[in-house]
Amino acid sequence: MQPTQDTILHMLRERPDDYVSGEAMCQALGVSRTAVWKHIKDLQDAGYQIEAVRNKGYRLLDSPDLVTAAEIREGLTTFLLGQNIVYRDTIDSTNNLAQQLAANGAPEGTLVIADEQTSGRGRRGRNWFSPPHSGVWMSLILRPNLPLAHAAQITLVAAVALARALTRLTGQTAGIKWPNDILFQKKKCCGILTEMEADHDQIHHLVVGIGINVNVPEEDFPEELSEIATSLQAVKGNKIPRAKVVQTVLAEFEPLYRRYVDNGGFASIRDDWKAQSITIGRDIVAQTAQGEIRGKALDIDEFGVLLVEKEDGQVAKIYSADILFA
Ligand code: BT5
Repeated sequence: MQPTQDTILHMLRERPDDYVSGEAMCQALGVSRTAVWKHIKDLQDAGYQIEAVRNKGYRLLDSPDLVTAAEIREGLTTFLLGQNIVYRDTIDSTNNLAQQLAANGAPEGTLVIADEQTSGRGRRGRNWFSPPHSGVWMSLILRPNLPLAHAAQITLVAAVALARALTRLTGQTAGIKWPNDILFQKKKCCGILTEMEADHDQIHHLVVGIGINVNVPEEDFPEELSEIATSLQAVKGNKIPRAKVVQTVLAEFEPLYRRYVDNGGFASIRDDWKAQSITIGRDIVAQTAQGEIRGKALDIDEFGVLLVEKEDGQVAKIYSADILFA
C-alpha cells in the first residue's frame, strides 16, 4: 500500500463515527480531490468498505483481514519489532527475502510478512503449508550480539512469546513442544524456523521465521496435515484479524527478547519457557542426526538443551531433534 493510502486510512480510523471531508484529506496530503477519490477507490477495491457522502466526506465502515504494513502499524505497541515492515501479497518464503534484506543492512526488528508463500519452508527442507488470506507468514530480522552457539536459543525465546500470544488470543492454552512447535492439544498451530548468518564465531544476523495458522478452516488443510494441524479459528470458534495476531506476537516477543539479550541468555527465560512447555515430564522419542533416543524429558538446562532420561537411567543431552510424544 502506498504511503498516501496509508495516511487516508489512518485519518478515517481516527474518526470512526464521523466523516472525514475530501478537503481535509487534500490538505493533509497535498493532492487534488480527484487524486483522493482515486485512492479511496483503490482502497475500496482492496476490500475496505468506505462510504462516500456528498458534502460530508468519507467514512470507514469495515476493513478486510489484511496483513499489510498499514494494518499492522495501526495499534502496534512495540518499539523495536515491526518498526520497519516489508509486505508482499505473495512470495516464495519470507525467510528468503528477510535474509536478503538483512545481508543488505536492514535494521534490527525489520518485519517481512506476506499474505501467501509459494515455497514456505520448515526445518530440514520440509514444506510449510502457507495458503493466501488465512495465515501469518512472517520473518523478523534480529541482530543480537551473541556467540554463534546461542542462536538456537532464540527459537525457544520466540516459542514462549508465541505460546503466550496464542493463549491470549484464543483463551485456550497453547503449549510448546521443544524446540519449535506450538500446539493446541496435540495439534500444531505454529512453527518457528530460525536461520542465521555468522561472522567467525559471532552472529551477524538472525532471521526468525514464524508461521501461524490463523483463519484456516480445518477442512482446508491438505490430507497429510488434517490429523496433525489446527488453526486459531478452529480452536477459538471464530476468526481473528491477522494483524491483531501479529501485533500480539510482537508485543509478547519484544520484552522477552530484550531480557534475553540484556540479562545473559536463556537462563533468564527458562522458568517462563517451562511454564509454557508441554514437553517436560513426557515420554518422548527424540529423532536426532545420530539416531533415535527414547526416554522421559526430564528438564531443560540453562542453555536450552533438553535433558532426557533414557531407559537405562542415563541422561542424554539433546541439542537438536524432532520430538515425538510416545
Ligand atoms: C517448522 O518446521 O515448523 C517451521 C515452520 C516455519 C514457517 C515460517 S512461515 C514464515 C517463514 N518463512 C518460511 O519459509 N518459513 C517460516 P518443522 O518443525 O520442520 O515442521 C514442518 C512440518 O510441519 C511439515 O513437515 C508438516 O508435517 C507440518 N506442517 C507443514 N505446514 C504446516 C502448517 N501450516 N500447519 C501445521 N503443520 C504444518
